[in-house]
Amino acid sequence: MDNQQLESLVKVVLNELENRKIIGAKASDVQSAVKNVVSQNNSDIELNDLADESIKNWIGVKSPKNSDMLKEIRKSTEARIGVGRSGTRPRTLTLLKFLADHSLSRDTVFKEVPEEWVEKTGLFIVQTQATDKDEYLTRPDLGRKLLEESRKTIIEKCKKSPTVQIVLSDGLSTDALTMNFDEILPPLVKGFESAGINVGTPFFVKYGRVKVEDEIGEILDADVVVLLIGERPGLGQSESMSSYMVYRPSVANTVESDRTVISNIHKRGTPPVEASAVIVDVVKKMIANKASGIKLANNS
Ligand code: B12
Repeated sequence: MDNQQLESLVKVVLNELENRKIIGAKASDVQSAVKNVVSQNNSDIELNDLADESIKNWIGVKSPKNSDMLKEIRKSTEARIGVGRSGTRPRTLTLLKFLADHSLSRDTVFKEVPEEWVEKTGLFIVQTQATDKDEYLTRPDLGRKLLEESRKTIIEKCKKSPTVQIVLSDGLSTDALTMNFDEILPPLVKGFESAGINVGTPFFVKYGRVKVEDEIGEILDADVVVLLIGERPGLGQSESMSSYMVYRPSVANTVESDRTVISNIHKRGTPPVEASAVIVDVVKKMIANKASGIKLANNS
């Protein structure tokens, strides 16, 4: 495709997006609009999905000495290896894939968790003192404190003095929450119940930071708080969740080293179902040792 063709294609796509009023919509909507335009106007052009496995496993090295081995190594890691080069520069597909991964990461940080999605989960929503995403990102301190009305809602709706309180939050990745939810919350609750642990009422905190779990634990008089929160995305990995756990938290006295974290929870890292078993195990140790974080590591 030469530059002129490319420019005219971009124009038609933009018009199509205007017509459908889906600017600002999900990447999949945009992709379907692009495909539609391409099939109507340029049937000879094939547009690949840059998130597709075939692109992820693409080998850019021209004439490799051992292509089978290179393919195996390529498949074994998320790292950008075997991408080759064009002179001193990256190849076009490498650059496009990099840009696509970067935009996925940006998207997941900036997008909101859809309220309809939260409704479907049956969780109730509370909010930190960050009033919107922009403020959340620029004022981490506000993401660590609850709104006064949220404190009231939590007191009104939650079981008091649970052994374990589970909290979910968007944090720095909305996809982390929506993609892992089905495979983490139900097995986690079941795991605690079958271990005979009294579980509180799970809920969703919008615009949360890790420290918000201390205030929640204090309000509910929980022994352990388990916060499932979206991690800062990496390139090519935008749906990773962490579980930050703390024993008898308090706003004034809990420090970072009192927390235990299990990170990289997603389908290509520690799968959510497996992570829920690990979390139950860690929490049992916290309860038995009456400690978390460094104190727990030193005790057990
Ligand atoms: C950003 C980050 C940091 C930043 C946090 C700054 C900030 N205010 O945001 C800095 C550079 C300070 C940092 C330091 C450390 N980090 Co760090 N960090 C991350 C990262 C990249 C993202 C975390 C995130 O998205 N949190 C979610 C958001 C919403 O949380 P937040 O409220 O904004 O910020 C809090 C958390 O980030 C938390 N936090 C960050 N790192 C760690 C590590 C531990 C052990 C704990 C308990 C908490 C914690 O502290 C912040 C303040 O409360 C993760 C990688 C990942 N994939 O998750 C590693 C990661 C969590 N960090 C890790 C480690 C090892 C550390 C250090 C122990 C490194 C060191 N040897 O000093 C220290 C511990 C700091 C601490 N808080 O106790 C490991 C944890 C491994 C594990 N499973 O135990 C991770 C998974 C990276 C890795 N793959 O090795 N970290």
